[in-house]
Amino acid sequence: MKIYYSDEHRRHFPPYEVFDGGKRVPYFENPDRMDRILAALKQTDWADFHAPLDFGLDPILAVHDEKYIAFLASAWTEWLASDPEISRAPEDFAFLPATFALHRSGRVPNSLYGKAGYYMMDLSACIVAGTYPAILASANCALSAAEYASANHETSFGLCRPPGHHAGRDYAGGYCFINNASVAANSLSTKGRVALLDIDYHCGNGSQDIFYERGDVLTISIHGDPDFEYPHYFGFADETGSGLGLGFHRNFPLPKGTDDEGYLAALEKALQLIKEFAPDSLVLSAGMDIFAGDPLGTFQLTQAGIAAIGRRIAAIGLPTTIIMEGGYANEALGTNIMTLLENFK
Ligand code: OKP
Ligand code: ZN
Repeated sequence: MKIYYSDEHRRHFPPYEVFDGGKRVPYFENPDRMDRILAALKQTDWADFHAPLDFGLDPILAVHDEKYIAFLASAWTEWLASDPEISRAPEDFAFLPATFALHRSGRVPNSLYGKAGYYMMDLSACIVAGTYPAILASANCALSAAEYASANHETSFGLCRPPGHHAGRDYAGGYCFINNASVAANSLSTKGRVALLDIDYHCGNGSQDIFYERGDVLTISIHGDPDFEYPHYFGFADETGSGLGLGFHRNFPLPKGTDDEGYLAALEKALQLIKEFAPDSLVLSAGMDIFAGDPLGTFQLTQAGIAAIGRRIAAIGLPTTIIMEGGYANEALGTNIMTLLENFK
């Protein structure tokens, strides 16, 4: 299996994030996650690693707002230049807003902090010196995987970090800046109908946002019910798209403690919808935080459950672009991803 990966992600490693209750904690979405996955995949005889190609900004700007991407590109250097305390020890800091725009008017502030609160949905998508090159490389991994999958009618894996599924058309959040899976799905949509299935434990609100009014890309997310879980304001079952996209978005919110059986029942319904849509290709947002014991999840999926998920998705027989999203039980993350991917080789 072709796997697209770049070491550029290492440049994005904020020293902290801010948790619920305002607690400052070490950044959960860390480079060690990739090291665990690399170690596991390198032990197989089927993992074929490649550096991503450079697709430039066009495919990114096809799903994201141009001013939002410009903000991501310049926020760190602007902040550094504006505050001498940061330049004394930049590695101790991570750029975040302290104000949020809530119901946005469309009037983008001119100030840096105003922009930050406008373009960020929470306190977990911290920007540091290397964030921008890291997110570009991550998107290029997704695009490279999509291009290979569609040209060869095969399954490929974009080993993306940072992840992307919380990033909307013009906002960052939940460790996500550029929506890698959506960038890939949009590029595939120029060649045919695309389904994007999100199995990360958290609702893929960014992908929902990006494709909400489109009928040519079916988006489906299976996740912890936003009634109790992050991202709290998106991912309810009655959000089904609008305009031309009405009926082409589906959410499957599941209860705390969902086990293999409960999860696979929801997956069966999602796969049935995908079959009815009859897409030409599939993008899979693969988060492994559904695994039992994930520090950011509540589901109780076992390794056998993850194998079954892979088997059932692979059985629909579509060229599939698998995109790495979350998963924070680092010790198990390599084995879990290997267990999922094995079904597609
Ligand atoms: C990213 B992905 C939990 C705080 C939530 C952000 C979680 C982002 C998850 N108490 N912080 O979907 O794996
Ligand atoms: Zn997640």
